[in-house]
Formats: sequence, C-alpha cells, structure tokens
Amino acid sequence: MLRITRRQSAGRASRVTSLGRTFTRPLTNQFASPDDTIYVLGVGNLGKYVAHSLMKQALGSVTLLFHRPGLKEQWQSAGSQIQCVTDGTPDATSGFGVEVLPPSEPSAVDQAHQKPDEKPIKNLIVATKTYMTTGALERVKGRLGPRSTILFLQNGMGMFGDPLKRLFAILTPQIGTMDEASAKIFRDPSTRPAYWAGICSAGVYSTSPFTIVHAGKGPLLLGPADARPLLHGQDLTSSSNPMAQRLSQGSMLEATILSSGAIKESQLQKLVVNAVINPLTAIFRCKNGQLLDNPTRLTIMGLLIEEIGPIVRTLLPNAPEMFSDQNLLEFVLSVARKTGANTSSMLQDIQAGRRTEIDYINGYVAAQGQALGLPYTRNSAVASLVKEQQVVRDDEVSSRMFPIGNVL
Ligand code: KPL
Repeated sequence: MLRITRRQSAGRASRVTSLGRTFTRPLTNQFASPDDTIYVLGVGNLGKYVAHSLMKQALGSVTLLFHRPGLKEQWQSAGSQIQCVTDGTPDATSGFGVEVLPPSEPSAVDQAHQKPDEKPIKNLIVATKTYMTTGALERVKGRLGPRSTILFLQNGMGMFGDPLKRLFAILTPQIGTMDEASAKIFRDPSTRPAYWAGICSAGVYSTSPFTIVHAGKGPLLLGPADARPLLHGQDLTSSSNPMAQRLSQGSMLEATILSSGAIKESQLQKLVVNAVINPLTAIFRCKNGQLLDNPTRLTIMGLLIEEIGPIVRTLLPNAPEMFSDQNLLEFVLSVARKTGANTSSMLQDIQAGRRTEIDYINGYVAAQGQALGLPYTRNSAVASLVKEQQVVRDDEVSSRMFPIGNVL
C-alpha cells in the first residue's frame, strides 16, 4: 500500500518521501499564478481554519466563496479578515479573495449578487455541511472540469467508487457526499474533477462569523478518493496533486497525504466515531466526556458498535485489526476522553437550530446495513431521535431508543 509521509525541514524547503525516494523542493514562489488559487466553499469552522492556515503560511492565494450576499457584509464588518484564537491569543489573516456565488436559479440574479465569475477553478475545498454539498457545487460546476481537484473536508462518508452506489445516490440522500456529487452534478466520469477526501481532527469552533477558536491540535489527513486515468500526463490522484502538496506544506495543518486505501480506512474510523459520539451527545444533550462516566451510555455505545462494526468491515474488505468491535469501541472511548470538554458538532447544530448531518452519519450506516443485509435498526433508532430533536433520559433508553438489557 502506498503510504506517503512528509517531513518538515527547518528552512524554506520541504522533503517528501514517496516510495522510498525523497524529493526536496523550495517553498517559495511556487503558487504565484492566480490559476493556482485555492477556493474554499463553506466558511464554517473547518473552512475558516484551513483558509486561515494557508494564508498565515503564505501558501498562495485563497478565495472564499460565499453562498449568500449577507456573508460578504459580515465579512466586511469583520475587517475582511479571519481571526483565529489559540490559547487566548488572537491572530488575524487578511488578503483573501472573496466571491459571492450566483444563485442556483439564474432568474434570481439581482443587485445583491455580483456578476458571476467564470474563472476556472483548479483547486476547490468543499467544507460545507454535508447536506449542502450538491446545492453548493451546482453553483460552481461550470468552473470545474477534469483538471480540477475537489477536496471534500466534511463529516460522514465520501464514496467507494461503486457505480451501483452512485445510482443508488439518486434515490436516497443516505449516501456519501462524493457519490451524491457524481450522481447529481458530475455524471460524466470523463469530465469529472478528481475527488480527494480530507479528515481534520483539530478542535475548532466559531465565536462569530469570521472568528474561530483553535481549541485542540489534530492532524489533517488527505488522500485521493478514487483512481482515474492520467490527463495530459498529470495524475491528480497522486501525491503530486498541487493542492494536496500545498496543504501539506507548512506545519500549521499537520497535514499528511495518504494513499486512497489508507484515507478510506481513516474515513471509516472517523465515521464510527461520529456515529457513536455525535448522536448520543445530541440525544443526551451532553459534552463528549459525559458519555464516559455513565454505565447506561457506555452500554449504548457498545450496542451501536455491535451494529456498526460488521457494516464497516464489509465495506472494507481485509479490514485491519483496528476495525474489530473491541478496538473500534476503545478508539471511540479514547476520542471521547480526548475531546471530553467539546460540544459535538451535532449538538452544536441542534443548539444553533441548524439541520444536523445525521443522514450522512447514522443514516448512511443504516442505509449501508440495509443494503448489505446486516442489522441496522439501532442506528435508525438514534437517527430518528436526532431528527425529531428528542431528548432522552438515561432511565428512558430501553423504552424510547432500543432495549439495552442489563446495564454493566
Ligand atoms: O468530530 C467530532 C464532531 O463533533 O463532529 C468529534 C470527534 C466527535 C469531536 O467533537
């Protein structure tokens, strides 16, 4: 399996080790062309964090894509900068390009929307909420083509490159965002952009539209989501992908480029974490760490893993030992411990009155279980409770969630 590691050097150069060979390349003046702009679609916690880190380290131009004109006004009131607070110290970055996207309905173009920019986009980071992905991509699809790379930096699952699943994506929302993008936006594989998946474990939350708090360190893992033929001699799914290279330079993002197999494993491991911690913190309205000191909640975590483990192992033939139920449970517990003081993104969404990403997490797991003929009803039960914004007390679990038998 191709696993690529990157080492930072102290000076203005980086060393990349690939298949046993090490390359050294300068960090300066590589991204001078405006063509190399990295566009960020979705300025939530992660979009702002990645944009700020790229700008801070002078890794080329970055343009923020706003999906509504009101965001541009908020941006201007915030001094046209992203503020990132780490350990109480604020740090601001400016110099971003900004564009307000045209509305999806061309007839809705009005004074508030600037004339649509038609510049092709080579590098795009999609950091929207999962359920907004295709709606947002629809608005820039004309600027994307087979020479473009889209990095999906989101919760939930991406894709498995299975044409049947893409067909299935047309019929159900309970599918990964990349499959959905292929099914609804980029139907023709020969003109489709290269897809990359990203998983960011940094703890980041927003305190205002353009202010984030960087509360916990964590790496950014990147990898190509599928293989595809070379286009004019360029392989956008290899570690030499220009956007992946740029993200992996500088130390702020702690980024590592993985092979497609390794990123799929990481995505599935993250899916398991999100499918246990997110819905339970939402249903019990608790911090991540409050799942741990409670025997009822620990029992539910184990029962959910009993369903999720077999589904994930079927999706990952030759799953390594870290995908055993026991190891998955231990991994989830360790993440809950490390992020104990965090409010999960799902609970944050509920508290802010936003739609949650449950369809792309437990909804996705349940849909896969159903398609594979594996048990999935506990995942459906938690998904329904979250969708209905129900709050459940520990002593009501067996009657309102699913039977939990004798608690440990
Ligand atoms: O990714 C997360 C989320 O809240 O979405 C975890 C890891 C559970 C941290 O809160």
